[in-house]
Amino acid sequence: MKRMLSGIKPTGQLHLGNYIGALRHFVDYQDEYEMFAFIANLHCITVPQDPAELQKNLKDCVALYLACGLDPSKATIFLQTDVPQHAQLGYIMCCHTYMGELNRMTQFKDKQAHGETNLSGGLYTYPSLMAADILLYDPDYVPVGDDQKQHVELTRDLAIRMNNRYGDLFRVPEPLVAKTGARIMSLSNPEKKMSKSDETNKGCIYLLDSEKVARKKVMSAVTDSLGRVHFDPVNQPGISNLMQILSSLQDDRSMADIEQEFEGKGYGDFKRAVADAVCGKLNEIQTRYNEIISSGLIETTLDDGAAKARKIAAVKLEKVQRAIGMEIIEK
Ligand code: ATP
Ligand code: LTN
Repeated sequence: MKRMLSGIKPTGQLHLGNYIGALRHFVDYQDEYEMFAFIANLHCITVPQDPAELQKNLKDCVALYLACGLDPSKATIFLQTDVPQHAQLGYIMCCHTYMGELNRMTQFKDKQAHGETNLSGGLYTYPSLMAADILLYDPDYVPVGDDQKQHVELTRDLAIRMNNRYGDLFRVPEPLVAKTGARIMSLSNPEKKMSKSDETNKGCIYLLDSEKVARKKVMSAVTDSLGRVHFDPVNQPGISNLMQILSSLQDDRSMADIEQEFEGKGYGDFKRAVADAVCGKLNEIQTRYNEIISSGLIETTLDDGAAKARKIAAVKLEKVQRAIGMEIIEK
């Protein structure tokens, strides 16, 4: 069975973009692949966090993973810091990453370009830690959204570099970007991706939003004056984004099929259909979430997941440290 690994960084509440771009695929993949899904809490603190809020987001994230259908008997689900080898290999990877490579990473460049000040060293070296997260487990594939592809490319470069230098240490993984839904856009500004860093809060639907709030966000989504439900991301980005959301929530239904259903109908009817689909999905997820959050399932899932992940990670870290010449005592 091929192995797959992905991480999610809950610096805020999970949103529909995370679900469509990442989580729903994990659920599909867990039957076909040996799946590792972890909560990247080390990555969360690359930007300032309120401790109580961070803890709540981490717990909610696990609960939502499970509520969306990830099954701990199939997938290994764990918290990054429960496996200390991530930070350890992260440091080693950092020592093998050139500053020029880090300077090219768009996520950091974007934040800098926005004039954000006091950016942390952790944020700058984050791609090296991400490489360690991946390479510890020798996955074949790393499913990510569009925005993370560059980080997986760097991971491949680092793996090849270290394999050339020290012998065969790592499997070189491939990014897996889903063809549809890899980039769900903000409802209030369809030129920007749906993101928890959305200042207005109107463009992002959170998985724990109430039905009323979610419906309102869809109904007030930015559209255009063309008045036809047509998939054309360049000229009709708002409508195309809503079509993308609807398609993803309805088994990747084709755009042609959606266009046909709404032929001659107004945007009001179309938005209502999107809102119904979104609220139906949120309702399903939230019902499961409420059961999970008060059960002991989160704790047992994380304990079991970390035990399994640690075993694999410990063997890999030992192999790397030995190959580099860092160890003295034979273990
Ligand atoms: P931010 O919202 O602060 O920009 P993020 O949501 O991209 O951060 P994560 O929560 O770590 O960061 O994302 C988890 C996964 O969800 C990643 O694979 C990411 O590519 C995917 N993802 C995030 N936003 C979207 C989106 N708008 N559309 C599709 N996939 C997304
Ligand atoms: N950088 C990713 C989260 C992440 C990740 C990983 C994804 C951290 N480590 C390893 C895949 C594999 C993000 O911001 N979404």
